[in-house]
Amino acid sequence: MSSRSVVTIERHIIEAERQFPKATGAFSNILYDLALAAKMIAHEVRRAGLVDILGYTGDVNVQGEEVKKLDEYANEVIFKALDHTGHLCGMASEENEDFIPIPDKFPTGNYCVLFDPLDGSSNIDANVSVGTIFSVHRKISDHPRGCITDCLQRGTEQVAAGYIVYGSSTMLVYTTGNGVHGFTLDPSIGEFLLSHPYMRIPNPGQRTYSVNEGNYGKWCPEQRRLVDHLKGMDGANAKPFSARYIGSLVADFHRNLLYGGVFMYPADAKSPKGKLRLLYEAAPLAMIAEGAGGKASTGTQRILEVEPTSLHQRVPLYIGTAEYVDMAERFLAGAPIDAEAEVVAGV
Ligand code: AHM
Ligand code: MG
Repeated sequence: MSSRSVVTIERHIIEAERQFPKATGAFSNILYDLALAAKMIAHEVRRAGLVDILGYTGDVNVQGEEVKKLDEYANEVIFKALDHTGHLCGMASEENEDFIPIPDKFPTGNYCVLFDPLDGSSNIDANVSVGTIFSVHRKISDHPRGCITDCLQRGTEQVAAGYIVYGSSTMLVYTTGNGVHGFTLDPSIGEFLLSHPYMRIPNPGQRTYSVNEGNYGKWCPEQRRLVDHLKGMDGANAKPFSARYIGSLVADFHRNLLYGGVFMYPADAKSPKGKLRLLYEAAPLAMIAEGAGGKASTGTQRILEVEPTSLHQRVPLYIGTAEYVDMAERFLAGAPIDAEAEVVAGV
């Protein structure tokens, strides 16, 4: 018999729960339910090119973007996987404008889940990787069945966060604060198997930056100076970075988590608060990044400490290898290039 033991996500969650004798199992069940939803979405993403599910529905979501059918499917699958279990007091989704209450016919519980059901969905037609991002918070409001207050919590209060990347394989990566763990879906048995325990972002890792450089003309001078420096155009960086930009946040983040690098979606003249959403994208990925030894910043503030004031709030995002995020912050603060050159030369 092989001495290697296969760890399914269920087993991993159960073993983690055993470390908390008072755990009710509710939290573990939420993670199972999210993993089940992920399998269903993965199945549908795989079939996307085969069935008549592609194309615009013609609807416009709350962000003013066209919604594709697969977004709606993913949104519904996650809602239905979680609505009836009695573990949640509500949800919030990038696809829904308001707080999503639990239907009256079902009991409620002590957690709320926030999610971006299918991030990067504009890429689906081109067979590019897309992802789901989730975040779990404890109920804090006095409202018996939960309310928006339960969703508007700082990232530091997350009890779990994770994402699923639907790529050449499907991977689920999550943390509850005790390491970041990655599971690869084995489609032949329909199970997520532990493939990447205790993930760490290599530091310094690959010298890679990910940003939509088409926005260069809309950036502030400090952001332009940062990217010029990464490219070695200022004469102060002897080892220029490579650019890698998929345009699908989960996929860009996942690559940088594995190999190192920095992903940036800065504020610009068109989007003065950035494009990405604090609660559905930035905060959950920040918990993963920090759990793996990396960092996440708005450029001036730790993402996990940003106080949310609305469900669809946007933030600038700099995330990945700690050293590169620090460098971005220094450039944005207008640090002199000479000092930077020394730091970068040491990388
Ligand atoms: P979405 O949530 O509507 O899919 O938008 C978010 C996506 C991210 O996946 C990606 O990082 C970013 O938008 C790309 O934006 P841009 O096309 O401006 O580079
Ligand atoms: Mg998104």
